Amino acid sequence: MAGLVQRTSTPFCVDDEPIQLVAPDGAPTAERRLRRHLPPETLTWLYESMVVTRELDTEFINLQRQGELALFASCRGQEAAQIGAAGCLRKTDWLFPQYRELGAFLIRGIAPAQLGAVWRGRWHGGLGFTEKCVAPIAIPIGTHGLHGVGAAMAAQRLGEDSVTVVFMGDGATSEGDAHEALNLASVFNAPCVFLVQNNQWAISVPVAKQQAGPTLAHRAVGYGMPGVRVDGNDVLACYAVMEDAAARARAGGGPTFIEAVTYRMGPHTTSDDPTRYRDDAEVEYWRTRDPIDRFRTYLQRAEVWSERVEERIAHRAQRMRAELRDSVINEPDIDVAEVFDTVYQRITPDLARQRDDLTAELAREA
Ligand SMILES: Cc1ncc(C[n+]2csc(CCOP(=O)(O)OP(=O)(O)O)c2C)c(N)n1
Ligand SMILES: [Mg+2]
Repeated sequence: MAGLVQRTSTPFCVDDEPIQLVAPDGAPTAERRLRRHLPPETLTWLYESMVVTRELDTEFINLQRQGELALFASCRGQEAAQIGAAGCLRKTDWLFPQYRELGAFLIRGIAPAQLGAVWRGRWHGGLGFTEKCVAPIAIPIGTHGLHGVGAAMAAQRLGEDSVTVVFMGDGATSEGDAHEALNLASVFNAPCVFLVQNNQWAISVPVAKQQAGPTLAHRAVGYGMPGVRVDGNDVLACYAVMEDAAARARAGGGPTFIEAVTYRMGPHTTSDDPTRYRDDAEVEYWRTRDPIDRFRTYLQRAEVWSERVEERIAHRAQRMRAELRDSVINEPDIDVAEVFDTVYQRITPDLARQRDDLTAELAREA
């Protein structure tokens, strides 16, 4: 009978306390193991990326409120999780986002105008992402986990040393697809990291309703992979934890489940009114843990921050906001026929027929 038991125990246990390198008051913590000695340029770049993300986020909301975008899902409050996690990766590592990952998109060099095209609902919204090793956003919750694991397994079989990062929300972890993705990644030792941004809410459902276990990261134990909890509002901790997990995956060590504990400061999307289901006091509590304020204080203490740097960043952010606005309002749509050309390497006869039908229909309507 002993032969029937393939694995008797898992070497992984999960620490409830999130890893933190910078305390909410901006002071360095006593955590030593993951401390990096990042050069001032990298620290400034992380800060700048978070500030620019927030400024653009605000512009996206303004544009939606003014009727220029169909919808927008703000990442306000989650900048550290996204910038930290994406900031330590190689450009050849693949990102599989959900839909709230503005910070990660910007780090990857996806232009704000490209994201404007997505949220405006233009024909070409989402084109150009894969050129940057970023999958298109996935509105159906959890589905992209499987795509991410598949991509990781492909890289493994091709002998490439790239890593795939799947961004998921706390709510997404309750989906069947997420279970399949986590299980598959683990069984096949895929070079994949799951970054679960636990922003406490899945629309109006609190995270307490997503699982009965101690934390989301504890799920990792059942899959036989390390589960790590990190303070998702601490950019340095998110950077270090992802860097470790990516290195492990790259070296053939298999997947990691990271739970970044953070907070969605705004509504679920511009269509939502969170005052109907959550307390102002909760939002206020998280405001005191703001990732950008915290990191600015840390940089001030480290004498990396200066008024001059802040001004330069503010100017750049203003310019990018203006460019985004201009592109959303004034950029013409591409020829719709081009959409069909991008589905496969070579267009299939079926798609060619659909393209011709649509082109003819649009010509009749014109
Ligand atoms: C399969 C599926 N079911 C339901 C929805 C509706 N829906 C859209 S977003 C969302 C909540 C997702 O929450 P979470 O994964 O925590 O991500 P967050 O929005 O908080 O970033 C739901 C249920 C959907 N898009 N897809
Ligand atoms: Mg959520």
